[in-house]
Amino acid sequence: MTHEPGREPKAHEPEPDERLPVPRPPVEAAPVERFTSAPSTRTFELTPERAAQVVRQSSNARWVGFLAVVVVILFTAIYWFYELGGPLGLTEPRLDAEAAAQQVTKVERGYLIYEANCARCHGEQGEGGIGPALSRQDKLFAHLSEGYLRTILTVGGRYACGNAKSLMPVWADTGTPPGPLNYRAVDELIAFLRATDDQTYIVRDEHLLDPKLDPITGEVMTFTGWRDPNYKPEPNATAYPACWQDEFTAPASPAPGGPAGESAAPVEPAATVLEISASSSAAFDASEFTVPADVPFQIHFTNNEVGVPHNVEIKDASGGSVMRGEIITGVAEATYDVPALPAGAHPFLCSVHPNMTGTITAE
Ligand code: HEC
Ligand SMILES: [Cu+2]
Repeated sequence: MTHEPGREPKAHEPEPDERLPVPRPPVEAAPVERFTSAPSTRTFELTPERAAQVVRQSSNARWVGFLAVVVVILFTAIYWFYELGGPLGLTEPRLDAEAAAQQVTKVERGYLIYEANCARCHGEQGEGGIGPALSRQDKLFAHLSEGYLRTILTVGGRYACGNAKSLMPVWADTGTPPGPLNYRAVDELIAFLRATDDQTYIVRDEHLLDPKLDPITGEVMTFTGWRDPNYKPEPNATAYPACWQDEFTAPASPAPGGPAGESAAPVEPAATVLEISASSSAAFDASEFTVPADVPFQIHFTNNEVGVPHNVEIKDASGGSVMRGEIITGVAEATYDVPALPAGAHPFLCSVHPNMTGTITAE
């Protein structure tokens, strides 16, 4: 150890190596605040208030969840019943209602198509005229099925009896030659032809928006279908023939005797035979006849017009048919059996040409 000259070491002065390291005073200050946010936000102890809040919050959350589930379940159930109908038939299923509304629209369109295209030959009410009747229950029951209607509208009138010269044209645009009605129109037409008579439909304008008003009464015009859904043929009735011309040729009726029906009168005591003839489509050759009342008689009908169908049909007061003779295409003749007529005037006409009329007076 060297000593600097002129400097005496002090007796109690520690040696330099004894002075170092200087012991630090113990740090006792509070920890330095390093956060600027309020202490409550970074305190993690569960104070009683906080514990209570947590409980409240989780109970609220359970309620919200529960209500959400209830809402979903209720919505599902209500929507289900809305679409498919309420329990115990409380409400009508919307899907059914929708389908029914569509069916109504179809029928209402079909009506317009019928009135525009078919009524002039088949009658406003399908009662028949130039073409056969379409609204008869026995025909609608089976003969005028949807399939038959579709086919005859596609093939044309020859489908009915195989008559190549049938007056009834092809209607469907899928036929040959194509007709004027597209698939939808044919569908609507069939819906109308087979519509039931237990429902009332509204006659609308061609866009099916506004109901048509009766020009005289100002009331909404309506119509009903033709088919009686409850109709059942008589148990022993013969089915409607495939060809409508066979309609009134009762197979079991006694054949009229001889071509003229005059000679020998085989069955009944000399029945009255009325001679009726037609030589043009304008009128019968004679139109006024008289027969005894309440006695069956016969009509001997001669069709002198080449290639044109005619017949004789006797109507009753309500427009129904008393006797409808087979339609024959000239030149030809036929004998029709007529039931007894009550005293009075009985109009008759040609089913094919409703303008050909006459009167048979029974007295
Ligand atoms: C020009 C007159 C005429 C018009 C228009 C007409 N038809 Fe006809 N229709 C006939 C004639 C005639 C027959 C008979 C067919 C035959 O045997 O030649 C017939 C037959 C039918 C038949 C078969 C009837 C049966 O008893 O088998 C149906 C169904 C029919 N027509 C529906 C219609 C429809 C629907 C329309 C309208 C789109 C229509 N017709 C328009 C004349 C017409
Ligand atoms: Cu005629």
